[in-house]
Amino acid sequence: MTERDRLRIAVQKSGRLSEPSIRLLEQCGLSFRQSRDKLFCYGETLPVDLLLVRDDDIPGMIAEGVCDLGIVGRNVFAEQAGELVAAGREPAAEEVRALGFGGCRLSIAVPQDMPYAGPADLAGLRIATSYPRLLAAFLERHGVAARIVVLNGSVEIAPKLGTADLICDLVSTGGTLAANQLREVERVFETEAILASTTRPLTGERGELRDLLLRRLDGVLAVKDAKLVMLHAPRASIPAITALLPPTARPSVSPLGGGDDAVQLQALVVGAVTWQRLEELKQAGASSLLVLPVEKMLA
Ligand code: PRT
Ligand code: ZN
Repeated sequence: MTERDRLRIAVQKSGRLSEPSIRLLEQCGLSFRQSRDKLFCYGETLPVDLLLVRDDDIPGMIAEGVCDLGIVGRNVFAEQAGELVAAGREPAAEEVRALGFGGCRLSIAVPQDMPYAGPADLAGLRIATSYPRLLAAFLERHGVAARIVVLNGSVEIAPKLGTADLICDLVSTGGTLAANQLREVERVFETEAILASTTRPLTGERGELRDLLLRRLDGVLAVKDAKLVMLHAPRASIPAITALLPPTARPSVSPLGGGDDAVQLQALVVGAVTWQRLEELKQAGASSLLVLPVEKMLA
């Protein structure tokens, strides 16, 4: 069999991570032919193709070399890595970037009327979960022996059905817990979407493509939620203006044509730039204020 020379990335076919995963790759300059409901998307701008699969299959596909990279929840990735380790095997995939979307937490939740003071209260109880390895690691860290009931869906109704006393499940807003009269009591694992890569060295063109993609990804992630703030000001106002910007903004100042005194200031600000902050900047001496979205950065 000849070595593949196109890079392959697995992403979730349909689910919470599908759209944001493909959007992120498009922001990195990739574009794909074929409709997204097919299993395979051919990369047009670069020799990088997509495989659209169930999220649970992604770590295994990377490990087997079916694809080189994948975007998956850290919860799924860590659970499967835990399984491999328990079976005495080395995981052949690793997390290379946290992607900043798909964030949620794996939490323990108990029926609203059940008293709970700490992990010791879990001793001897039945906990329903789809993440037995992550839960077992938590129980082990706290030296508690409980029974883990593995369920592959509808975990939140297990206490009502009597199949478990409490649950350990993913929580984002907490709405599902509340709707099922459950109370979140412990955060077991924090998760978000990650880019996972094969641990095998990628040689030749595929290695170069992965490096290129990682560089572009870093550029996109670095300016995620960032704004470029531009303003004019008298040179004497610079300290007061800088004090109103976050310490990470590292403003650059250049002289403005005309007098010595007038300068233009430019700064990269992560997070929201509010109207109130703009008004404070104006009071500090700034004029011609502009707040611009940032799309890409190449350091
Ligand atoms: O078909 P496939 O196997 O690919 O998809 P899936 O059904 O296994 O996964 P999917 O699409 O539901 O989730 C994919 C990933 O999204 C998860 O593995 C997490 O990494 C991440 N994620 C982020 C979430 C949530 N937020 C989330 N809220 N996954 C699940 N939930 C559940 C939560 O458990 C609850 O039941 O969504 C429900 C709503 O949550 P609340 O707290 O907002 O009510
Ligand atoms: Zn799944």
